[in-house]
Amino acid sequence: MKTFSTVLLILTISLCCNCSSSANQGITGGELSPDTLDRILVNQVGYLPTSVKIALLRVKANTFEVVDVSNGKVVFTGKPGPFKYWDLSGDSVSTADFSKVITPGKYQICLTNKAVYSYVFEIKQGIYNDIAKASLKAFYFNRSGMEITKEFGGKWARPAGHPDTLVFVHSSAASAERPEGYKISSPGGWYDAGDYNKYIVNSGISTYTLLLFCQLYPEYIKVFKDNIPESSNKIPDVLDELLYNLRWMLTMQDPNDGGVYHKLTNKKFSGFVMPVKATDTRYVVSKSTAASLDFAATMAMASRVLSKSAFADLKILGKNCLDAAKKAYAWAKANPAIYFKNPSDISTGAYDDMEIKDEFFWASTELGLAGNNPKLISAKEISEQKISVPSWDYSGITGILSISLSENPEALEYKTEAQKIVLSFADKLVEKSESSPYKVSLDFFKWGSNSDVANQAIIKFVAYKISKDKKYLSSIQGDVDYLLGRNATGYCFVTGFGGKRVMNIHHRPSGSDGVTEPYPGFLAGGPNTIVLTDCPGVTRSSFPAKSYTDAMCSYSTNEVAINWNAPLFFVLGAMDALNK
Ligand code: 9MR
Ligand code: 9MR
Repeated sequence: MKTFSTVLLILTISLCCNCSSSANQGITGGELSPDTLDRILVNQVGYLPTSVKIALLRVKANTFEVVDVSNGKVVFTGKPGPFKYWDLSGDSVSTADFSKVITPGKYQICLTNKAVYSYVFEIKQGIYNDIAKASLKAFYFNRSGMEITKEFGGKWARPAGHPDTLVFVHSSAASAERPEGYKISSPGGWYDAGDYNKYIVNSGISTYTLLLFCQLYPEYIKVFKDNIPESSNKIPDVLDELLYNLRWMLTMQDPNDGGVYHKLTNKKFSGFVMPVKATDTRYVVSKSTAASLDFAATMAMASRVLSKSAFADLKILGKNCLDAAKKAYAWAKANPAIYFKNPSDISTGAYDDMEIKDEFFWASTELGLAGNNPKLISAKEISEQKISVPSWDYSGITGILSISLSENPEALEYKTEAQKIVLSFADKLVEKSESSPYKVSLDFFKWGSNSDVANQAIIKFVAYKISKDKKYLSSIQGDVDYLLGRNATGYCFVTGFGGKRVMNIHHRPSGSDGVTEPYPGFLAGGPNTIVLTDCPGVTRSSFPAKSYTDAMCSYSTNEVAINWNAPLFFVLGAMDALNK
């Protein structure tokens, strides 16, 4: 026991000396026990100079210090707030507000005479630029049917996989014109997640989210580049990236009747092998009402965004998207209750939305806005939508966001109502983040909980766009801080960033490429208690905010997905745009 405390004392002293010395990187994760570093939770990437900056402390201290790691000098001393218990994390934290530190530099928060430290973070103009780029680049890394070259992928270069130029119509999708076994070509698009399949429902919401970004930040996207093969053309990279998926989506529509296949998939999930080695036969499976509606809504939104483009071929593509949207919508109207269920021989992701009134609302709304036909928008339906964040299975709020930002003069009466809904939702989220011990709005933990944090931030960004009220920005900062380390697990949830990094995402290329670091820029799904048994032998916390494990087996907490990276990119890109 005695020896143990002596060791601890020595460790403490050496930590103290390190932090206050001129070691210009400060203390890194490798040199400290994670427990020590987890006692102070901080956004491990950092802050814009003028933003609100709040760390969370898990130990009692009378004061906290902000130390400049380049010279060990204390630049700020503050008093922590009171401890507050969070029943979702099962622990108590107090706030350490150091918003007054505005000088660019690298810092650590230190406690108790510099015995306890945080990870190093940075204060800098443009701090979110690199991570925003990486979070968009993740889509490039997940492209199906394309080689990732060294030039654009660095050490994550890989041969192309899944050309999908020979795809079979599954019996569940057979029609007179396209019977079972009929061959189609459906190349391109993004892999959904850590698996190699492509699902229309999830592609729809992900592509929509990037389109909404383009609509909201038209100037920013003109200058934003993430070094992809298309970067040398004149089209913004965000648009180029989403077009890669949009063009694939168009191939998923049956030209004979306008119906849209639910997914393009293997029969079962492949093993953890590189794309080029995952050569199981691919099928398009069952047309569904939800897929057709999500497709219709996304294509209609695309037509609005592309109609603004300066490029003639994109304008034409926009018109084609609107036609495709109308046909898919007509199919859904004629087939209003084809709920997707995996056929008995298919076991990949289902995205089986059983409540699709909101998808009908979203699709008709988008068609109303895009086709200049506001009669398709219904005030009654607007008032009936649930107030909840967007997700693959909930599109009510998505339609409302679109109306609230619409420039269509004929939609004005609906716009006022939609804006009220967005503002009141955002206000509730802000109130929650202000009273929450962890300073976030999140108070539920689903599969992909981190994406709910990012989607809540999107609601606040839209509210900010409508009102210009800065209170939304402070609350958004809390969401960003959460994702980048100020959460109950202490992880920075974006691969390739932060002091406490996620290393073992459930992502087939990352798990089979032989490179130690995972593909960068991906948002890990995040804590939840939905499937506690995904990693045999690993016991996860029963507190949802802590129930996360950075292990490849944890598909329920550590997978990645396009519908999670899309809001991640939205939020980081919007933060970066604020700076411009
Ligand atoms: O690897 C699969 C992942 O991509 C899916 O999101 C997840 C949920 O559908 O399922 C994963 O596959 C697991 C399967 O569901 C159960 N057995 C273990 C598989 C993971 O290796
Ligand atoms: O995000 C989906 C989550 O809401 C579901 O609960 C879960 C199980 O059905 O599936 C998630 O989506 C996965 C999809 O089915 C297959 N690709 C990976 C997705 C993320 O885990």
